Amino acid sequence: MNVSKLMGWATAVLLTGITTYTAVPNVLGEEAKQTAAWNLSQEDQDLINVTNGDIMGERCKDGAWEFHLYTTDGYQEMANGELVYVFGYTHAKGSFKNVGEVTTKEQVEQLLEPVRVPSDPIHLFVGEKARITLHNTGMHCTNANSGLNHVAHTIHFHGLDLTPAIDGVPSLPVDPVLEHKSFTYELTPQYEGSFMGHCHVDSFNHILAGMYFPIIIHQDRTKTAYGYKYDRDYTLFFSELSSTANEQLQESGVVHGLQDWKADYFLINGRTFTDNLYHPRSVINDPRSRIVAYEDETVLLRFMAIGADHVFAIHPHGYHMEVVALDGRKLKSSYEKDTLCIASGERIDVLVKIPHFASQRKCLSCNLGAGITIMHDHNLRGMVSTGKYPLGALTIFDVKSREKVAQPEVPVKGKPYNPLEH
Ligand SMILES: [Cu+2]
Repeated sequence: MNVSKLMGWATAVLLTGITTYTAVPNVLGEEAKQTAAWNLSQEDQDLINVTNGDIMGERCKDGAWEFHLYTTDGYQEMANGELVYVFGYTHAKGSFKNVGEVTTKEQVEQLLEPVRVPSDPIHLFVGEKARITLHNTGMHCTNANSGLNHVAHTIHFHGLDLTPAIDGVPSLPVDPVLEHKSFTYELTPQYEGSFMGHCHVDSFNHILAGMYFPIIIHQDRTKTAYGYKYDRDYTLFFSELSSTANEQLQESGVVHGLQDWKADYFLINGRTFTDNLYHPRSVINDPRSRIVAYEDETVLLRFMAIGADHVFAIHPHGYHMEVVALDGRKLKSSYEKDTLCIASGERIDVLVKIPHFASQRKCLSCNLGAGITIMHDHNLRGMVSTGKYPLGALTIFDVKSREKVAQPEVPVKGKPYNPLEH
């Protein structure tokens, strides 16, 4: 069974009932029907269920999961319309398959997904071997004389406590992956939890330019984490980005006055909130970042952060969070917080129990409508991007009731999803 091929359909199933601006009328309903007709094996259904339909690696005959990551550069569109130069990891279109060595801009565009920051999560399983091959395609959007051309990259598996030989710190003792070369990292996860991968070459510049992604390690094919059951889970990657520094890397390969490096974007999963609630690039219109849940459910939130010096203070309105794990290890006893600081490199896993009637509750401070409450960075620097508030790290809880009259599954054609009418 080609699992990765099914993931697009699975995503449609998961999104059914979650109407967003980007939903295309009738498509989700039709895809859901087709998926039901496909009659997936129980094993595939369980896998899709626990990985939220994210693209998966290929399962090899020896049982190992195989991923092929490609480094390249490109532009990330922000909610304010700016195209920010970034470089990072990507993969083949629609899969993590091997498409051979990619060396030209034409091949990058033809064979690979556009680079995104952070790049797509990698899902692994405890005790199941993974082979992750990194291919360095080179830079394709830089100036001809930029010092960024021809640079090497690695993957550091942050928090996996691996032996240095396969942990992506350059030349300890393995050389980094040079332009047009590849290297395969082989590992077998021992602990479940939330981790991240990032480059470890010229770390300040490469990481902050966009070279990072979540690594989620599951204990098994059930919706449990650290022994706790949950109904839904979201991975929220908080990060900061400097379009000025990235431009300087693109042009010359050197950031001038690095001691004064300053973010002009504060992001959740690569996006800022914007006062235009319908903007398709806003955090709240990203199915991975808008926290949709039903009353009485338990939601697992996997927070992770990367940046130069900003500490995000995550604060949801209307809910306390039960902190169950720090940095990929279960706490001996959990504790509750409504404002949770997370610094670069940290991962914090929390459970949010959605109370009954939460779909009727209105947040008086944001007043976005019944069932909708915001969660934002309370270090308010992180709520200002390109000098404007509230363009920053903010998302929403969007809580529904199973008892309410069913809402239409798709928006009326031509009319964007409007949380105010929720
Ligand atoms: Cu790198």
